[in-house]
Amino acid sequence: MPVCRSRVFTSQLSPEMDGRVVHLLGWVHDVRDLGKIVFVLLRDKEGIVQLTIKAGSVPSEVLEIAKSLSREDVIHVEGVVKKSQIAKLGIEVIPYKIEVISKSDRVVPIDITGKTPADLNTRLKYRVLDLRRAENWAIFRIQHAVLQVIRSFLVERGFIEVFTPKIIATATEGGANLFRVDYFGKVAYLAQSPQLYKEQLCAVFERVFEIAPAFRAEKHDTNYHLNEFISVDIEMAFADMFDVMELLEDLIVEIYRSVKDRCRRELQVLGIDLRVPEKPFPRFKYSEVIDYLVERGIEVKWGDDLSTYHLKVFSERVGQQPYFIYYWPTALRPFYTKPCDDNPEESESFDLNIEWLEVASGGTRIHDKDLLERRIREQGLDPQSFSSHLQFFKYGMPPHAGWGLGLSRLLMMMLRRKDIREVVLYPRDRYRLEP
Ligand code: AMO
Repeated sequence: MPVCRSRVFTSQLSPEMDGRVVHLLGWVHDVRDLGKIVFVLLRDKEGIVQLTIKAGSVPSEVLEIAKSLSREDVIHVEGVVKKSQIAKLGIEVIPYKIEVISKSDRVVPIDITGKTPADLNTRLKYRVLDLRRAENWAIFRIQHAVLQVIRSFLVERGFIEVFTPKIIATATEGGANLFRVDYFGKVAYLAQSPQLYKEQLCAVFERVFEIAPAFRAEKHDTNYHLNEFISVDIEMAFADMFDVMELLEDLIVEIYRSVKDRCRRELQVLGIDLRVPEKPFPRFKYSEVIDYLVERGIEVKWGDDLSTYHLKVFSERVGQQPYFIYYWPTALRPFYTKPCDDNPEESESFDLNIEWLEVASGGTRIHDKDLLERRIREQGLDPQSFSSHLQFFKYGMPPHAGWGLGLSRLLMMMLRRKDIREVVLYPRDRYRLEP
């Protein structure tokens, strides 16, 4: 068995290592058998290197093993690094030993080299194999970089990371769209968001964030809805909508800037020339958007929700720059949203959109217990079922604001993928519970 400690990753290989003996571990990406010479591409988590096996210059059993290899076999290679003008990395490896650690079936349902593309359904069916493709290597490394940026950005600004329960007793985002769970004979639900807990924690830690799954039992069938998604949530005490909009704007710019800087290879694989958005992001009042749409001859009135069609029309005006739509009608927002003091029909709430898609939403919250109870009732909900949350509003609830950002929606727009499923390892939609 190969010793992991002595292995070298493909990313560590360089022409300066010419003549050095190395141990490599990985998968057979492709084999080209030309008779007297066999080229094997070995893939590990960092990239691909070419192994050149030439009759006469390697032991005959190495040539034999090389000829027997098929795609996705797991191999251990001992060989010598050689500078090369032709090979991609400027080097190739001449093996003197190849050991097959795990044999793959000859027929692999997905072409990992990408020469024969498969449709998205097939790719998701064989997701682990699909994830071995270069495009996915790039997407999920970028996701990792984005998460790192989010964490360090928020920590630098005094936020602490928290985890709130995902099995809960009451709805957070309204009564519909809840997955029921049998909790030892009682009815429980999967959390639609960490909303109520993050608000409570604001009265303790002042600035909290959570990166965790959220569950929505929505029977959607779109390219941007999933039934389980990762939500990046923040909540901030002594802040209002405008404070957290600015924070979100800064974070988005930082994410784009870091990805552009740190993920050059990944962006190249995806063929993306990432443009870092400029601050400040355009801000449009909800009522301005309605006026614009009416001017364009679209049948819509104040109080209507904005559909994807509406946002597609409106975003033509904005282009690729992320933009805010704010001061939404109170009736369109969840009960915890603060109505404007001077006009309670409007609320201190916002969405952040990239082109036609909402990637985040948030606002100032109600911190007054009576008003919160009234808003719960006005939304047709029962304050009694929120009693365990409402009680804490008696003991010093600071004014607060926050937002929730859909990680995969952001990635989808940033990486210009057509479907949110492409940027989720194991998407859960209406029809997909496996793998
Ligand atoms: P909201 O319901 O708007 O707000 O959700 C916040 C963000 O989460 C993403 N999102 C989704 N992504 C994929 N599939 C879905 N079905 C889905 N639903 C939502 C979107 C959206 O902008 N508690 C509030 C946030 C807050 O005010 O702090 C909330 O959950 O990108």
